[in-house]
Amino acid sequence: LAFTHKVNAQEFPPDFKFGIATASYQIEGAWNEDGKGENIWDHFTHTSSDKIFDHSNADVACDSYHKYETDIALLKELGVDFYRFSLSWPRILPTGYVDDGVNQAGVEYYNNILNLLDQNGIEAMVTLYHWDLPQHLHERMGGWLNETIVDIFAKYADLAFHIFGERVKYWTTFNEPYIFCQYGYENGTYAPGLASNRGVDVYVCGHNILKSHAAAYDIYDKTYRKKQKGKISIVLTAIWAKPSTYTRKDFEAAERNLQFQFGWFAHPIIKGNYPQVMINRIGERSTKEGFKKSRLPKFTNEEVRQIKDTYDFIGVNHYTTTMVKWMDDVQIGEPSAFNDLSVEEYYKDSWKSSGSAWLKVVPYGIRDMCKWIKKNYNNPSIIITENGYSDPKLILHDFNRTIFYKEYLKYLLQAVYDDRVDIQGYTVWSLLDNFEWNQGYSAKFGLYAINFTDPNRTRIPKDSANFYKAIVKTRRLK
Ligand code: GBH
Repeated sequence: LAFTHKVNAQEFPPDFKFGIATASYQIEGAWNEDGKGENIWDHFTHTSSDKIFDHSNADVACDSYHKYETDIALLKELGVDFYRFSLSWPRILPTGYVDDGVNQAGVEYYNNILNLLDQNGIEAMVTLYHWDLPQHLHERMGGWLNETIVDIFAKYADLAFHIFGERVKYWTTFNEPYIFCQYGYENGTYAPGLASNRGVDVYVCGHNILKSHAAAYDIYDKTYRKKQKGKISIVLTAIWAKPSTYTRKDFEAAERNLQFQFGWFAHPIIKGNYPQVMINRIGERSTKEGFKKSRLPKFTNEEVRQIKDTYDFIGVNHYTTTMVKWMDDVQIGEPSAFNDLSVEEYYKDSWKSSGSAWLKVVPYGIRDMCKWIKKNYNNPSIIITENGYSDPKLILHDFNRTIFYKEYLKYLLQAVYDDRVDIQGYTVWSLLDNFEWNQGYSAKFGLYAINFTDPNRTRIPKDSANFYKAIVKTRRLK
């Protein structure tokens, strides 16, 4: 990225891109319309509504399946360079399998969105998988726990590149595998709600994700890149971990936390294979627990090679920071990913809270996180693919959100200019108040509010929408 060095500069580099994000299950609704197949979140919310804070679901959500024209008008109003959204796999392939036939209405829906974006000069950043697995795949073959999903996902990816790729500038394969493997297959708080094989399934999920990612990258690289000229990568969770004290032990704990989180996926993709600290610790604990093999699956040398270098940039979702403190390893007993890591985490009392218990406002964290990625992961090009703040209720004069963005962007610019991190773009989460997973509609991240009892799902701009619009327009902070 070309720029002239200006310490504390307020101006974004000339080719820096601004965007805003959503995800299919969180906004589309129309859960069973026009041939869409059921996904694991449809099933989970319908059968385990007690696991959702307000017992809600996204059957209708923002109704974006019918209101995409309105959504794109909002994007135009904001003036963003790109729109990050995800494809609902079972809307396109009801069972998940290409061979079972394509749902033309689903294809049409995304065709309409991409054409309209194109007409408005807004680039598309498309996520292939933002957590809404076809329920059929989960029931019939175990979803992410079965290695044959690699091929099934690759065929879906191939189809998506084939149909949509001419109009897609950025592809990302997976959104935050760290989260959906952990919450879906270890804690059971997210779909598909499994928690019966702790310390094992979570790593199997990650393993199959990494292979699926590499397979999709390879197809894009070999068959589509030359013609379609897009970029492709993955989106990773990036919660900054700050050592509790400046002692060697706390530093080591914070570092380990980052390797078990970001490194779990970044290390195989950028450097090759899992972080050594994961291989060692999970291996040692597995042996002591009486497993014949490590609970962390092993890649063959061939697989290590196939997965390495499958990124054109790194998608970074950053919201918050935790304090990390050394603790003695949890005694050998029940296997779990938490025990494998064995660190203590807490939030500082002084950190401002939000509408989500996990989201504390720590603006410098975005800078430290980017700096750490640059240093530890070969200075990759970075796109911040999500950053945002939640209110606990519908607030139009959302001063806290505006301050959040102002502060985080200030530190992001310091990462660009002072630390020389190659940050190419920034994405607000989210365009709309939407279905916030297990928080239901109780946490509101949108720049546009929706009253979910309003059958029209009218979009109402918050003050933060105007704030972001001004930044995108002037390309500077003040
Ligand atoms: C992102 O994940 C998601 O990509 C996006 O879909 C979502 O809307 C956005 O965050 C806002 O949450 O159940 O209390 O233990 C960010 C990381 C990880 C934050 C899971 C919430 C659950 C906390 N998320 N976490 S809790």
